[in-house]
Amino acid sequence: MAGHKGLTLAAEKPNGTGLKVLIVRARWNAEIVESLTSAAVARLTSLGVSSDDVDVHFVSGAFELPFATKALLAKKRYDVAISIGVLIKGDTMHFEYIADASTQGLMRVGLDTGIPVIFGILTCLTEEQALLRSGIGGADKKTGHNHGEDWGQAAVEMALLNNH
Ligand code: RBF
Repeated sequence: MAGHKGLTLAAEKPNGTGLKVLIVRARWNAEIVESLTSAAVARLTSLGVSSDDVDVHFVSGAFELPFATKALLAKKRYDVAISIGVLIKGDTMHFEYIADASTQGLMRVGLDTGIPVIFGILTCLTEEQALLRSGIGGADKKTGHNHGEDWGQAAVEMALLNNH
């Protein structure tokens, strides 16, 4: 089944019943992160995950996501984690360093723990891009696809790799 541009959904709807999901979300760009998180949770529950089995934890910014994700995965049994943040390019090199560190860090957490970690970070050149990609819509009221939905779907698919 083809989804929107760039997304290919699995042919069958994955069954998320019984899965335990950790969401770690950054406080930076809070409105955008909230929209992404809500869409991810909506997709998880539409695939059978109970909302009681979704724990949401806040961290300061995207740079904190890998450490917090690893620490929280060690505390309780989860089937999958979704780490959510929004990086918007500014005038300095921070964007590049944080994007690189958080991307590498999240991949490492997944491979080191054996628990899949979904990369829920938007790395945008402008706030407008972030608004469009989180389903909020830009200044011209054009709305885009909310990538949080894809992350919820990817989380169930990846969790099932370990469980079945
Ligand atoms: N965190 C984000 O989640 N998104 C950002 O766009 C972002 N931009 C930052 C820009 C600068 C100049 C700095 C200093 C930090 C930024 N952070 C951002 C916060 C970062 O991820 C982290 O929380 C802090 O650097 C503390 O470790």
